[in-house]
Amino acid sequence: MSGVAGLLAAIADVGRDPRRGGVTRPVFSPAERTLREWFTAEAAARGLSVEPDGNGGLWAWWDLPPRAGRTTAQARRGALVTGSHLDSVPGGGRFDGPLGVASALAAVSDLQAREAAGQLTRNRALAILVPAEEEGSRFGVACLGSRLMTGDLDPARALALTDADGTTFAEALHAAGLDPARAGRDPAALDSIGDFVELHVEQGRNLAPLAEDAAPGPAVAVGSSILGHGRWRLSLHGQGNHAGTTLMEDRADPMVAAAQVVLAVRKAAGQVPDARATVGRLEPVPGGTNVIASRVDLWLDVRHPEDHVTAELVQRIHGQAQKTAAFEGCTASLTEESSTGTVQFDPVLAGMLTESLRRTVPDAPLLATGAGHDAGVLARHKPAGMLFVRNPTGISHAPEEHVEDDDADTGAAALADALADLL
Ligand code: HGY
Ligand code: MN
Ligand code: MN
Repeated sequence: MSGVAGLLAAIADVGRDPRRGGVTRPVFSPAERTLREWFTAEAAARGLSVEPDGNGGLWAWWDLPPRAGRTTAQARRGALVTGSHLDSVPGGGRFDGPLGVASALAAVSDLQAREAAGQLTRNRALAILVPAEEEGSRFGVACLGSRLMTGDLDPARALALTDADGTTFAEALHAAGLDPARAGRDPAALDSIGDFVELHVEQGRNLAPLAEDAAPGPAVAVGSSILGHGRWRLSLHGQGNHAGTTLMEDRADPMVAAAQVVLAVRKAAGQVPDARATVGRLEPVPGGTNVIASRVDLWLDVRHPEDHVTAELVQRIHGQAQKTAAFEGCTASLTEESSTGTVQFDPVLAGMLTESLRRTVPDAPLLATGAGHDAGVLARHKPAGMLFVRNPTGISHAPEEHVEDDDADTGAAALADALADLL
């Protein structure tokens, strides 16, 4: 079994979710903490020094050789940083996040062999970064750890975020042995990032074969941009009541309003070219079979290349929800939970990644991805870039997400080449 596939095989069953299928690995859950232990052991086996940051992230450092008059912190400034996340969506695929981490580990082994053979001289340190809560599946804000590090998210707000059980992010940090008081903008960490390169499974059909018998296209692509995206909570308030004693004409049922809102979301997005809008999560309160809900919370995930179009679409959906709610004797309220504008990756870095990649994958394309990534958050502060590895199913955030062993190795080798050029 190949390097990357072998690394991933060791964690394939961590967080396996028999009810949903796939894996469920929320940040700081037992499953994700097992992945953190796996990463720490694999990094240590490569002689890397693993250190947590104040925002739940892990850094595995391949430091430069010590030099008189230079501290480790000084040697780490402007380092080359790679990596990805370990947390997953509920019932997610096994590659979204861990492929980037495993590929970074495999690339470091490759680079260390090159250095031992005298084929690589390093002018800067290298680190593998595993940011916390990229999916926002437990605390609701995507890229929570990287947004905190860059100062894009207020630590007071982040620490007060709660999960489904009411546990705050501060409590989760504390339970993981971290000091919540350290959460927030991390100048030293930012200072240590010269360039950030994230390898990730391609989450759409851009690299998947178009037909069964189609010639396999390039296995790896370079990221050019990330589609702007956000998530909003829409709460529909009605009157909780008894399912048996409440006549149909006497009801203010937020579930009926919610059902119409879900259809309206699809219709509104369908009328805007390139827009995507999803309701993937809907929670009636109290949620009893024989109970008319008093409230229904549903979450909107809305994306579009132009940020003002995303905002307009959300407002349109909100207006329609208010009308629908009123018709059902209910009310509707909208709360933004997180939003990230469309980001273009650093063109110079993208150019270097393309030049490096095309030495081995001549027809490697540039790919505008519709999925969010920590690289997209960092790209607003530091030169950041991405490599995407073919997913033949073109499906992600679902158990069918897949990467062939050979493609995984091609991706890791491409990452090693790119890192070697950048080192
Ligand atoms: O939602 C996203 O686009 C990413 O997978 N977090
Ligand atoms: Mn994801
Ligand atoms: Mn991801």
